[in-house]
Amino acid sequence: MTKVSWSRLMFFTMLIFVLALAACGNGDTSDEASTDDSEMATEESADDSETATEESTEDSETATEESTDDSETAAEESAETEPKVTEFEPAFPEQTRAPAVETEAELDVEVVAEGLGVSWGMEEFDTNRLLVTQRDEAELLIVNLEDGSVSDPIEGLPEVNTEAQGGLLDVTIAPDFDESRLVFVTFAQDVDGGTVTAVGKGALSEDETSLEDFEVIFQAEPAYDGTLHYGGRIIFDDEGNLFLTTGERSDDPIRERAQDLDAYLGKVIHITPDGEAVDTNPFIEDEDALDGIYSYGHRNIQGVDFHPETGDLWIVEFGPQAGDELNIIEPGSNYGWPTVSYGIEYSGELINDGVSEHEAQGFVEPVYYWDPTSAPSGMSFYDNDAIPEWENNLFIGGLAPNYIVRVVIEDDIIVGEERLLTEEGERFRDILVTEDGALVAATDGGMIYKIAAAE
Ligand SMILES: [Ca+2]
Repeated sequence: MTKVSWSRLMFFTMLIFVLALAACGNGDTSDEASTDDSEMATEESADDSETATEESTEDSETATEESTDDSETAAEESAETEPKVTEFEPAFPEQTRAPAVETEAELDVEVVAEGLGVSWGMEEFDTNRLLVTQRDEAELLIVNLEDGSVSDPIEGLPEVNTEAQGGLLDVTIAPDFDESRLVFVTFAQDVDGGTVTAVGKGALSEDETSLEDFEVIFQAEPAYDGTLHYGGRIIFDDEGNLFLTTGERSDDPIRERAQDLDAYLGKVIHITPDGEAVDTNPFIEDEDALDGIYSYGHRNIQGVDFHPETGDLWIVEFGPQAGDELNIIEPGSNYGWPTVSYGIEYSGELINDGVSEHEAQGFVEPVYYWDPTSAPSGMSFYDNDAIPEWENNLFIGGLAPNYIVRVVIEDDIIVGEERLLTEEGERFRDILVTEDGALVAATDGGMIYKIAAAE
């Protein structure tokens, strides 16, 4: 036992000596310790630094996201994500590629009717019942939004030229429809020398099966032997007069007539319900100008409506390749086509050497334009409070690409753009807002959509 104890004592003594020596000496242990410490420190600092790295990574991701968002706001976050097809710069920043916005309200999207033709124009003539034109069949139908029923074609319509972009186009009702039963339509009409955009009216019979005493009240002369760019939208103003839009008949050189005040091509036209020039029109005193002209220099106006707050007349017109324009119409003004445009020829050639400084040359700048194209068709302001965030927004049918464009407007500046129903694959031809606040959209695929706030 003693011997063992001695041995142990010697062992521990030696151990202490060795340890003491080590402690004072080469520092292996301290290195180990410090290594441990430093490892700990490193781990801690690693943790810290990982945390820090994670944080900074997160920060930098956040920063990256933010900066991406920022850069999107600057360049990418427009509703338009496709590259421009022209070299033009806008006259002011909000003139094109507005920031993307998104409707917050939940929406119910319903196909009310299908199997129709190209429903070029629509008008709600009775609560939730629409008069709907069929362009190619030159028919006028009644569509009931509540049960989806579609009437037989209404009789009493005129002969219509239905080639290409011709056909039965727009429809509206007289402000005194309840008494007069008057329905107004626009259409491509065969006349000597070609075709014209024509306006006619007839009284809807009590049984709603025919337009009685139909008569043509206006023809947008001169006639031209072509099948394109009829324009053809009509809308009544507060005074009970009609605005009619026309196209410039597309071909070169007839399209130059958009600039001429002795031709009704490429114009906004202001007429009474009998087809006479309104006596306050801007060129009424100009002997060389046609009295019905209200504005000129347009290409092919496909949408028209009054801004619910300002009362201004807004129109949308097809550009050539890109350069589709949203314009606020001022009487007597020249909107530039085909002298200036933010679009280019389909061949890729510049129009008039690519001049785009509209104002400098006395042309009105578009309030907004699309590059690439949105192929804008019928449009309607949302003048209802059923979807409050949509109040006074403008909705425009898109034909190619296929969607409904929503634009948000503040003080006549486009501050946001949204594209709706992009997944449907439909060409949206005309848009209206019903009395109870639903957005109704007709497509070239024969469908009628109703878009309302979810219940
Ligand atoms: Ca223009």
